[in-house]
Amino acid sequence: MTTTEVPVGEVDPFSRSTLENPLPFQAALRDAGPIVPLTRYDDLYGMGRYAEVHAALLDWQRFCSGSGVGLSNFRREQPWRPPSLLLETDPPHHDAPRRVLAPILGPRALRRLREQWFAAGEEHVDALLADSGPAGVVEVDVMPALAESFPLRVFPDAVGIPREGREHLLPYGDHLFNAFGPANDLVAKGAPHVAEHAGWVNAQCAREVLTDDGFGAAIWAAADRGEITAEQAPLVVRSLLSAGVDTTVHGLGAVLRAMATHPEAWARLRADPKLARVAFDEAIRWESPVQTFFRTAEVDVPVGDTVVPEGAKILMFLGSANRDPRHWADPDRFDLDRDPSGHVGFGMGLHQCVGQHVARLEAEALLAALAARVERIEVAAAPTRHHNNTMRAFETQPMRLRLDR
Ligand code: OVM
Repeated sequence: MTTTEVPVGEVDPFSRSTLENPLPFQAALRDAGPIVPLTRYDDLYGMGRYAEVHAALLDWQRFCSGSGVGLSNFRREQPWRPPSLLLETDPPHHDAPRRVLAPILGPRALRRLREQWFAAGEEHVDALLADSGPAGVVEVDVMPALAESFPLRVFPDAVGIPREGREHLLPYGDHLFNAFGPANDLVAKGAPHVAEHAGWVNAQCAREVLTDDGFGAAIWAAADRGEITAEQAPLVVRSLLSAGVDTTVHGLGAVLRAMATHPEAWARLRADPKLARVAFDEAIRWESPVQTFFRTAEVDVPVGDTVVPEGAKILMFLGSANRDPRHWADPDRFDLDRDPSGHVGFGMGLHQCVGQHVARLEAEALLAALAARVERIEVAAAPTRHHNNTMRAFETQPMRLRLDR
C-alpha cells in the first residue's frame, strides 16, 4: 500500500503525483512481489525489484523490444515514428546497427574528443564564473547554465550537425521520452509541435547535412562499407539525436544534485578528480534519469507465481531496481564508496546504452572544470521537477557556486 489506501497495482505510475516523487510507489511495488499487474492499463505488468529487472533485461528472447519499448504495442498500434533500429528491435535486425555504432561511440574513438571536451568544459565554466561578484559567489540555475548548455555545446558538434535549429533537440527528446508512456497530458502537450521537431531531426540525418568528421559521417562510412544499408544509416544517426541529449542533461542534473547535497563527496572529488566517473555512475544509480522502459512478453513467461501472458507489456522500473534494498545496501544514500557498477540505469544486456562512454566523458569534462575552480556547490533554493513519462528530471536547480580563491 502507498500512503493512500489504494493498492499499488491500481496506482497510475504516470500520474503527476507519482512522477513528482516515484519513490514511495516504487517501494510499495517492490514489496508487493516480483511482478505486479498494473490495472490502470490493459495487459500491463510492473517489475520493480533488481533481480527480476536485471534478469528480464538479459532475457531478450522472452522480453522483447521489437514490439516497442513503450506502452504501445507495435503489433497492434502504429508507432508515432518509424521504429528505432537499435532500441525497438530484436536480434537479428538489431545486431548490424549495434555493431556499427558501438565502436563509433566506444572508448577508443572518444580519445580524440577527450582533450577538446575538457577544454570546452573549462571555457564553459570560466564563462559562467566570470559573473562572480567580489564575494566569489555565483548564484545560478544549474539546469540551463550547466546541465543543458554543456551537452548542447559539445554533443551536436560531435555528431556533426549544423548549428541552425539545435533548439529542436531538447523538445524532440522530451516528447520522445513522454511518448513511451501512455497518451496522457504530457504527450498531448508535445503533440502540436512534434511534426516540426521531428521534421528537423530527420533532416539532420542525411549524409549531405552532416560534417565529414563526426559520429554521423562515421555511420554513413559504415553504410559505404556495406555494414548497414543506406536506408538504415539515417535512422542510426537519428538514434544519436534521440537518445543523446536529454539523457545526458538529466544525468548531469543528477550528479550536480548529488554534489550540492553531499559536500564531503565534492571535497573528495576535488582532491581526486578521477572520482568523477564513479560519482557520475553512482548519480545515475541514485537518480536514474531514465526511469523506465517496457518489454513485451514473446511467450507466456512465469515470474514468481504469476504468468505474464504472451503479448502483454512489462514495465521495467530501472530506477526502482537501482534502489532495491534486496540488492543494494542503504540504496537511498548517494555513496562514493560503493561500487555502483551493475546498476541498470543504462539498461543491461544487448540494449545497454551504447552511448554511455560519451555520457561519462561529458560528465568528467564538466566536473573536472568545476572541481578546478569551485570550492563548494550549495543548494540556493529547493529544486523543481520536470515531469516526463520516462525521465526523472529537474526543471530548475538554483545553486550557489563558491569559488576557490
Ligand atoms: C533511439 C532511442 C531513443 C530514445 C532512447 C533511446 C535510451 C534510444 O531512437 O534509438 O535509448
